[in-house]
Amino acid sequence: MESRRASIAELKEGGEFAIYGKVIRTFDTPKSPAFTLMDETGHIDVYFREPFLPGDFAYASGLVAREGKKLLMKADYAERLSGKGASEIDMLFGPALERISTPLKAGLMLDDKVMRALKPKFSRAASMMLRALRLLRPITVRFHGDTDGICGAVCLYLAMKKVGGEDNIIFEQNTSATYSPAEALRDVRASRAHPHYTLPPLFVLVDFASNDESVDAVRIVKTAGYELLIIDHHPPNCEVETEADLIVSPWEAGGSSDYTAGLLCGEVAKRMAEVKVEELQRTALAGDRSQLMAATGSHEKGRLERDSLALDYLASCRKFPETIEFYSETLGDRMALAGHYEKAHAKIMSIVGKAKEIAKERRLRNGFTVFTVRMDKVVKLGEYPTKGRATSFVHDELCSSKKGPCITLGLGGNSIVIRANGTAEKKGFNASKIIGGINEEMKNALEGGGGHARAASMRMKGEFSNIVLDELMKRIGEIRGARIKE
Ligand SMILES: [Mn+2]
Repeated sequence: MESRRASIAELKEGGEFAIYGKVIRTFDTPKSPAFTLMDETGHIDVYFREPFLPGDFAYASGLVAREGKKLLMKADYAERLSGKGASEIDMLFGPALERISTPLKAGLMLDDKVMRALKPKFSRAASMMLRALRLLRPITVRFHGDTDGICGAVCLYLAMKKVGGEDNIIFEQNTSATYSPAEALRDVRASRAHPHYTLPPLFVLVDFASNDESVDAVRIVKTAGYELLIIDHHPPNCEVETEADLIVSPWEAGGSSDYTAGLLCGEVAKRMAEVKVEELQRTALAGDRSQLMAATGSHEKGRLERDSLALDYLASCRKFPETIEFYSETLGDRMALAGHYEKAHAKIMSIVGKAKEIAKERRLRNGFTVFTVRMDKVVKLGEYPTKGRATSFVHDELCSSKKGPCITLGLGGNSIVIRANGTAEKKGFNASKIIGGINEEMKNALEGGGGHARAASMRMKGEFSNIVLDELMKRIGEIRGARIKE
C-alpha cells in the first residue's frame, strides 16, 4: 500500500501515511525505540527500530494504530533529514510553534506605571512557558514556601493545567528564600528522571533566587543547559540577572518589593490561558504585606489577610503536604481556609502576648523607635510560626500605636529578623541596604542575610552577634533627616 503524505492532524487509525516534522523527544519501549514527531499541526509517537535525537528533523512512514486514546505510528521507514529537507520543515515548524506559543492579551489586575512597563515581560515569560509546554519539555517550578510564593506557583499551575502538557511538570517548595547548590543539583537530576529524553527543560523560580546567595545554584541550572525563568520581587543580584534567560522583576521597571511574586505570576498565568487569578494575586499581596493592597480596590482586605495567614500556616507546618495540588485545592475551599486560620491565629496571639512582656523599647535621637525582642524565648523551633513570621506579628502589635518610624528587631541566638513600618522606610530606612553595608564593613561577621527594605534578616557567626546588633543600632541612629514633625 502506498503511503500518503499527511499532516499529523490528518492521521487516521488503520491508514498508511508519510509524515514530516521535528523530533521533540525520544524514549524506549519494550518493543522498539520511539520518538515523538511534531509538525505544524500536532505531534505523534513514532515507533522505529533506530533511535533519533531531540532536535532532529525527520521523515517517517508506516501504519497508524491506536493505543488507548492515542494514535501512534509503527514506522517501517524513517529517515533523518538535513540540508534543504530540514530547512523546508523548519520554515513551517518555526512559525507554527510561535503561533501556538503566542501569549494571550490580558488586562492588568493593577494598572499603574510599573505594571504597564512590565507587560512585555509578562508576555515573554508566558510565551517561554507555552513554548516549553508545546514541545513537551520538562518544567520544574520551584517556589518560595510562603503565602506569596505559593499563590504565584498556584497561578502558574492553573494556567499550565488549562493549557495541558505532559506529565513531567514538577512543583517543588523552597523553604528558604535562597536557592542552594544542593537543591539545584537535586532539581536538575529530578527533571531528567523520567523516561523521555527531551529538548532542554525549563526551570521557573518563583519568589526567591535573585539574591546573592543563590548565584551558585542558578549557575548549576544554566550549566546543565536548562532554560531559566525567574519571577521574583527581591532586589536582583546582577550575576543572577546575567545567568537567567529572563527575569520578571519590578526593580527593572522602577518598582519595588511591593509588586510581589504572586502578583507578577498572576499576570504571566493570564497570558498563558484564561484563568481566574485575581484572588490569588490579592492574597499574595496580603501575604507579603504589600503597600499595593490599597491600590487594588479590594474591599475584602480582612478576609484576604486571614486567607494569607491560613496559607502561611499550611506552608510552615510539616504535617501538611507541600504539594501544589494540596495548595490549589485548599485555596478553593473556604471552610478549610477558615479552619486553618483559626489555628494559626490562636498560636500567634499566644506568642505576641509573651513577646510584648519581654520587648525592650528604645527611642533614638533621630525619632526612630526600635523594639528588641528575644524571639528565641517565645518561639519554639520547628513549630508555627517561624521566628521571621512571628516577628512580623509582634512588630504589628508593638508599632501599631506608633505614628513615627518604628522598627522591630527579633533576636535569635545568632540571627536578627528586622521589620520596619512604612514611615521608617519613608524616612530613609532600608533593611536590605543596611545589611549589605554591614556585610561590606564587617567581612566574615555574617553568614548570610538580605531581604526587602522593610523586612529582612541576617545570620551572624556566633561570636559576632552582639557587635552586629550594635552596628545595626548605630546605623539606624545615623539615618539623617528622620526627625519627624509631630
Ligand atoms: Mn514574596
